[in-house]
Amino acid sequence: MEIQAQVIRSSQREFSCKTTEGEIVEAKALGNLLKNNETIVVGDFVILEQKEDGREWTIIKLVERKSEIFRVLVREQKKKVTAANCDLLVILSSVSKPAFKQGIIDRFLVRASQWGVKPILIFNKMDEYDSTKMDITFESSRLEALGVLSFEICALMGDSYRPQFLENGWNELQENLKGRTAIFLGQSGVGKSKTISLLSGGKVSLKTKKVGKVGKGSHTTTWSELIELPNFKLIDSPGIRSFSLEDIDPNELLSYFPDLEEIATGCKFNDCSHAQGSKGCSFYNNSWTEAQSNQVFSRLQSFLRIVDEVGQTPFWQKKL
Ligand SMILES: Nc1nc2c(ncn2[C@@H]2O[C@H](COP(=O)(O)OP(=O)(O)O)[C@@H](O)[C@H]2O)c(=O)[nH]1
Ligand SMILES: [Mg+2]
Ligand SMILES: [Zn+2]
Repeated sequence: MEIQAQVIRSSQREFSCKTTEGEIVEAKALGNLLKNNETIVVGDFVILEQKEDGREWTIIKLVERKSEIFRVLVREQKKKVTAANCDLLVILSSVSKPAFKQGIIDRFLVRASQWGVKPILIFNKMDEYDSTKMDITFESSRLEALGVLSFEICALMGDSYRPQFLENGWNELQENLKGRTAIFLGQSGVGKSKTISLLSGGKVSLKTKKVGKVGKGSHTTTWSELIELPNFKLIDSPGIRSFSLEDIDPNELLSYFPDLEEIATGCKFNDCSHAQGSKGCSFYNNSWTEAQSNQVFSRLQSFLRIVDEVGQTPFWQKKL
């Protein structure tokens, strides 16, 4: 018998799969599916076959992925995929502590662009919002110019917090999550666990360490998991939390800033570094309004900072 299923938990060679009928079964994969750095990951749709004699299931085929969450193993020039079929990247930021930072948001946007996954942004801890520290309407229109929707919430209050600055609050966030398979990213302490727990109606707590099978000594593993919430699916994977961009090819970076790439087509020289003082650089040669200029240069600053960082470490020293 053959059936389709989605991988909801994976370790090296064993996979928990949820069948189209909603049953959860444990399966091993055919050897050729795991060769040459190929892997089966959380979120993958697979075809399972059951042996005639009993209850053992085997993954015999991997269904083509719609998207991949990955890093590049620089030395091998190979992708290391950690999750599949994710269609929403939820970037969480705090407006108080830790302080909101454009640079970090832009880093996550690089990943969204590289992975081909739609990003949205949550401004959390709005109960502690202080307009002298940051301007949420400016930040949200900066993101809107990049096609990124943002939401204003307080994870401590959930539904009972009413947005004051943006159109979108808790209800709109839930609306946007509906039916999606999402990954939440954000600095430590911004409120990911709190927000997810609230979104799940208290059913999910990501703080819990997942401990390996009882009886196997003190071995503790952190699994990648796909968690089904009432409204959407959540992918939780330890491999994606770091926001280091060390594995990004400096020559590809500009393509992950499509807004800047468009402007850069006007630069006089192909190898323009877009740094201040570059000859014929279209970033320093234009008739933008102050608002446009603020927008562009805040993005350019993020770009140049990342270029600096990814360009400095020789590839053989890069560890992922
Ligand atoms: N004031 C305030 N604190 C919050 C809010 N959301 C989360 N926190 C607190 O911020 C801290 C970090 O939250 P947590 O969910 O663990 O963040 P994570 O590291 O991103 O998972 C905890 O002490 C939370 O109680 C919020 O909306 N307002
Ligand atoms: Mg957490
Ligand atoms: Zn330039």
